[in-house]
Amino acid sequence: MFSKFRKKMNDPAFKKKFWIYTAVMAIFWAKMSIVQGGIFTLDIENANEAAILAFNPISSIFLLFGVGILLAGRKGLLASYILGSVLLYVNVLFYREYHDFLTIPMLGQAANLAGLGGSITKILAVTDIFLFVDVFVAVFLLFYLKPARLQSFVPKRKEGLILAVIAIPLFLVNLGWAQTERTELLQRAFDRNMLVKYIGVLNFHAYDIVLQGQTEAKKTFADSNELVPVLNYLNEKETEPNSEMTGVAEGKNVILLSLESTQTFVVDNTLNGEELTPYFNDLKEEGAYFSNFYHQVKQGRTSDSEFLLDNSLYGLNRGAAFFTHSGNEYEATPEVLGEKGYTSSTMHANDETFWNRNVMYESLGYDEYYSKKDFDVTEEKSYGWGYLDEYFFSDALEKMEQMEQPFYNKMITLTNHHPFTLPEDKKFIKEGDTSSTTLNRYFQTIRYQDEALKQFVEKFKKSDLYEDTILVIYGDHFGISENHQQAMGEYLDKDINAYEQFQLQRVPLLMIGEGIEPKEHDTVGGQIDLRPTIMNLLGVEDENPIQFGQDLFSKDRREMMITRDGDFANEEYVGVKGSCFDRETGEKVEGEACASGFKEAEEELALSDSVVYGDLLRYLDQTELIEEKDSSEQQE
Ligand code: GP9
Ligand code: MN
Repeated sequence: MFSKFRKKMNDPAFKKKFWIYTAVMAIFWAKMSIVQGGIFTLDIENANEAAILAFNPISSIFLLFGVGILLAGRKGLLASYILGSVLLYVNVLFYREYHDFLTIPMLGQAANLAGLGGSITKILAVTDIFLFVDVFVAVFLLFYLKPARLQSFVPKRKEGLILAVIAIPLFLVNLGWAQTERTELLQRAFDRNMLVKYIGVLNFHAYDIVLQGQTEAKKTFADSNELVPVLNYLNEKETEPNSEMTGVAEGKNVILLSLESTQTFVVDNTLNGEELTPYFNDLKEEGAYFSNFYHQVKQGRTSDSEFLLDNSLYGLNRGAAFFTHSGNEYEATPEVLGEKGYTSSTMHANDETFWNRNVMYESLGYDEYYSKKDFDVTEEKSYGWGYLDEYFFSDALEKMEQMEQPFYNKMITLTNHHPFTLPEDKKFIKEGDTSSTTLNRYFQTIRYQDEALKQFVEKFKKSDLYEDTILVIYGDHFGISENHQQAMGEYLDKDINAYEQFQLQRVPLLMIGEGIEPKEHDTVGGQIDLRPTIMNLLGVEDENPIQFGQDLFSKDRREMMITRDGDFANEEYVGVKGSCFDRETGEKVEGEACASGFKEAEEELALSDSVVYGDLLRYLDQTELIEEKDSSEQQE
C-alpha cells in the first residue's frame, strides 16, 4: 500500500492534491485545537493528556471531510468545512453558558434558546470572528479569486471513502491511548468534559449519535421484567422514614419554593460586611434547615430539579427528561396527592412551553399550571428573564389564597438567573469585586431575591394559609459554574479544587411548618429525597415503590447523595471524578476508600435510567406480580 502511495506521489497532480488535503485538514486541526485547548477548560493534568488532546481531532477530521468528499466531491469538502466550523462554534457558545457539550436531545430543545434572551449577548465575544476567518478565506478563494490551481483540484469520491475509512484505525488508536488514562472510557461516559478531553468534541458528537440510537431502542424493547433488578435494589436499600415525623403535617397545604440558582455558600455569608441573604439567615432558625443538601441536576437544570422532586427518580445524563420522556407513564407526587384529595398546581412566570413544561406537567398529573400569561406581567415589572420575583410572589400568594385546600403548589422564581442583571433601583448591595463579573452581579441578584422572599413570607405569615401549610424552600441548582472557579476562590479565600467545587453544589433546603422542629440538620441528602420526606410529613402512604430517595428525617438513613456525574457524598467521603476526599476536612484520601461509593452510584444511576428509558412505570400495576414471581423463584 505504501509503495503504491509513494508511486502516486511521483505524479505531480496527485502530489498537489495530497498537499491541499493536508493543508485543509491541518488548518481545521489548528482551529479545533485552539477551541479544545484554549476555550474549553478540560483540566489537562499531564503531558500524556495534552498529547491525546492534540491527537484526538485527527480521526474526526478524516471522517468529516471523507464523508463530505464521498457525498459531493469538492463542494462536499467545503460543506464539511463549514458545517464543522459552525458545529465547533455552537459548542463554544453552549460551553460558555453551561460548561457542558450539546447532545442530540438538547437540539430538540431549541425553543429554550429563545429564552436565553439576555444571556446570549453575554456569551458572544468579538474575537470569535477569528474562528471563521478560514471559512471566509476559503469561500473567497473558491468563488471570487478562483485560481487555476484550485480549479484543477478535483477531489474524487473514492478518495473521500479512503479518508473516511482511515478515520477508523485513527479513532481506535485515539481510544486505546485515552484508555491508558481512563479505563472503560465509553462505558463510564458520565462526564462529557472528560469524554471531550479524550476523544475530542467531534468524535463526541458521533458517539452521542450512537447513544441516541441505543436510547430509542431501549424503550422499544423494554418489558416488565426489567423492573425486577430495580425493585430488588430498592428493597435492599430501603430505610424506614422517621415515624415521629409521620403525619405531623397531615392534611396541610404544601408550598414548594424553588429558588433559582441559589447555592448554599451564600447563606450566612457577606460581601463588604453586608449579609447576602439576611432574611433567609433568620428564617432558617424557624424550621428544619439542611446544610448538606445537594442539587442533582444535569442538562435539564431547573426541569431536572422538578423531575427529581416529583418522581424521586434521577434526571438523565443527556438532555432533559422533561423533553425526551414527557410521554412516559409517571406516578408523581401531584397524582398521588390528587388521590388523597389534594389539588396540585405549579407556578412559573415564564413562557408555558419552556422546558416543555406544558406537556410534562400534564404527565406528572398537575391540575393547574400558572405560566407567564396568568400573571400580571408588564414591562415595568419585568427585567432580564422576565417577571421580577417580588411581583411573582405577590400574585402567587393571591392565587393561593383562592385555591381549594388542601393544595400542593410549586413556585419557581426567575430573577436570580444568569446573567444576573437587575434594574438600578433593585440593587440593594454593591457589586462584588472579584475577577468574574458574573459572580459580582450574582451577589446582587441573590440579595434582591432575599428581599422578595422576605416580602412574600411576611405576607404569607399574616395570611390565613400560614397555619395550614408547610413551606419547603430549596435551591434548584448552581448559579456560578466551574468557569468562575478562580473568582469563587477569591471570594471564599481558598483554592477551589475538585472537592471544593463539589461542595459548592450544595443548595439550601428549609422546611417550615407546625410540627417541624427548628433545627439544623447535617445529614447528606439531595433533591431525590424531597418526595419521600414530604410524603412522610403529610402521612401519605405513597404506593409507588420506584423511588430512589429516602426521608431526610429518617434515623437510619443511608447517608448518600449521588450526582448525575456518578460522583457522590456519603457520611465519610466525597468521591469526585475518580478522586476521594474526606467529606469534612476535604483532605485527599487514597482512592480505595471511595471505590464502593462509586460503584453504588453507577449502579443506582443505571437502574434509575432503565426506568426512564424503558418507560417502566407503565408496568407499575404489575410490580406485585413481579415481586411474587421473583420471591417464589428465589425459594425454588
Ligand atoms: C426558566 C427557568 C430557568 O423557565 O426554569 O431555567 P434554567 O436555565 O434555570 O433551567
Ligand atoms: Mn434554574
